Amino acid sequence: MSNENRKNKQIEEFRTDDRDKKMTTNQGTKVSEDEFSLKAGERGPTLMEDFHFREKMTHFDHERIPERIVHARGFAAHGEFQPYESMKDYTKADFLQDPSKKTPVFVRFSTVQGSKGSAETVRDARGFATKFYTEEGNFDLVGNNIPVFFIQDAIKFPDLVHALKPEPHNEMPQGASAHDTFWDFIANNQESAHMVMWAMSDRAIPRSFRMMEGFGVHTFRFVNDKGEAHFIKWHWKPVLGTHSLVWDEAQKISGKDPDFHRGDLYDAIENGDYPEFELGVQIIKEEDEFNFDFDVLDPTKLWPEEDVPVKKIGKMTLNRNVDNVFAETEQVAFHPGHVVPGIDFTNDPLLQGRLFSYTDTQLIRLGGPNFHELPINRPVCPFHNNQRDGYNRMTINKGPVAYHKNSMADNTPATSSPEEGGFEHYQEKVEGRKVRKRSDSFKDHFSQATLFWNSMSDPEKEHIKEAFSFELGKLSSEDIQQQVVDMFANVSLELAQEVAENVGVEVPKEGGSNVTKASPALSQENTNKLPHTRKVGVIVAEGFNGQEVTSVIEALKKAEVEPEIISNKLGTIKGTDGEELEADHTFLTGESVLFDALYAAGSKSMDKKFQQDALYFLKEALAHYKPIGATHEGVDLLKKAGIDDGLGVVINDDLKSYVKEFVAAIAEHRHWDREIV
Ligand code: HDE
Repeated sequence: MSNENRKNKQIEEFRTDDRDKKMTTNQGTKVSEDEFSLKAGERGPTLMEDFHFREKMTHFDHERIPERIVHARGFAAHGEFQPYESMKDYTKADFLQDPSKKTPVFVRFSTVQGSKGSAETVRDARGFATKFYTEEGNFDLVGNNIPVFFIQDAIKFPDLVHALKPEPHNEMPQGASAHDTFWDFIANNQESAHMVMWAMSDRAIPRSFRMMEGFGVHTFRFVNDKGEAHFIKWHWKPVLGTHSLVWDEAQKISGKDPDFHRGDLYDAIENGDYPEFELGVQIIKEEDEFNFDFDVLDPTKLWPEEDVPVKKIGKMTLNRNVDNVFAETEQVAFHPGHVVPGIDFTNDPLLQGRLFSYTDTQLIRLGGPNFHELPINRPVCPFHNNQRDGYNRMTINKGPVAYHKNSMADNTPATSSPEEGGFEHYQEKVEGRKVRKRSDSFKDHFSQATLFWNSMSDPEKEHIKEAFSFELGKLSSEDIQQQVVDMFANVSLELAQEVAENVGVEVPKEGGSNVTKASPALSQENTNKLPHTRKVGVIVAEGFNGQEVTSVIEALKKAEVEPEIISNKLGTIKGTDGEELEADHTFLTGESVLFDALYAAGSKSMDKKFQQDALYFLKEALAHYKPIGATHEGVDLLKKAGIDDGLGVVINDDLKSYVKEFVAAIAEHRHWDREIV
């Protein structure tokens, strides 16, 4: 949706919402004047008794709440989840029993490092937190778009975050890990190696929230109605496939459209292109716990999908935007400890610490213990207990009894047995000495980092080398650069050597890994490739080839690609045969980086300035490996810039096969082969 359409739609919604309502104070008194405060005389001082002014200003003064310490910048949507089949054999979770049952969900996507107003396309992990409003209570799957984490024990989280956030003496840089303290932490906490490989890969610059995988990271448990447990890992697989931006493009979008990801999600939902994600689980039997070359409790390890397949168990569809970002997206309170019967924890020491942290953070952020009463956090099933009072209590509890056990209220609310749906913790046997130690089984920090590296395609490897070279290139400490290069020589000597060359530190001579295994599922080369909802910028000038251009646009729409018109001015652009197109963007308001592909239509009457602007767009798209299409005058334009067909550049006079070829090139996402030429 163009900005203009978005604006009009919002104005329309706003009008219908507030129509026929009179303005009142919060106490319900009708307001007679909202522009002028109460004064003693027209030019006199404002009076204290102006309760309307004081209420309005006080409320405004208190409008902000503390932003999340991490994941502050987020955007969310509502939707529903439906299982494919009953998971009864593995879990008794009610929402996973019946394929006809739909469960409402609320999903918040986020970046980690930046503050609430930061740009969205920075290099960072993305949060992918889902609240399932099940009939047995809320289940929160609070995951990321990367399947492993930087650290193995929760006690190190404050250190990690202090190192990652802007440096405290000058509060720079915003939304970026390319600074000394972050890399100092990495080099001195080497369990981070695997996650850093992901963070330096294309995964950390997603094209869209709709095109990211999600992972629960930790090992959880499914427990069935017989009390039998299985270890599981959660996955979200986007139906549109997993796709990324390129780094140069991501940085430019940060300036041109800092709201790029939220705009993309919002527009997709408004247009009825509902984002879909399949829920998957990897399942390991309890008796196989020790049959792997990693510890299933170690959150820096993934389970290669080729060894433990992902079973797709249902689909989530996001189909409704929020009505109010503060009330919903900002006030939503996720917590990995919000589970329902049939889902349980493991002793992953990172997970165990999270189980404490999330409620604690909501207490300060949402101002007290009653945040579960906010509309977005309320379970859809009834909830009753003896908790009372506290800041912002909304429930009006009746009667004198607020304790258990009691006789005055017949011992209600009563507890439930497991058969009646009461949550029973999995009775895992635990025994051990009290120690502060890393288990020996948690000490291999590099094998899976190399597994990830081995699994990358050549262009993906190039991007990782460039990302390391960028990040380390921004450091002021040569010592840290050297430490990092030496650390990653344990992952790949080739990677470390090239990065060392690029940043001008001593090139490591020894290192490398004897891990040769690869997991093809980790490469984005092997993801779903579809043209749907891709944005194509159509460059047209006054006097464009009427029939040809409009029929290409229609054919693109049929293929569910989204063409948007770019010209040198807004308003109506006339074609040769009386056809008219409305420009959505100009060369000033649009930008090459904001499109997935460009179609150069042009016209016979393009002036020099038009040609210059159009070529700037086209060359940038070319440099970002994007598909480019052209017909007639557009082809001449491309030729002027020395752009020939092939490798995602589609030039064809036969309109039918042209559109087919162009759509196929769009589905491919990027044409990395250009890089190798
Ligand atoms: Fe979080 N994390 N985290 N985290 N996390 C928060 O909770 C924390 C971790 C994740 O959209 C905070 O409400 C600790 C892993 C997401 O509202 C806080 C540790 C994963 C979100 C917190 C971790 C996540 C958060 C800040 C290490 C992926 C945003 C605000 C033990 C599986 C949720 C808040 C949203 C948010 C603590 C590590 C995901 C401070 C202590 C691993 C998606 O409670």
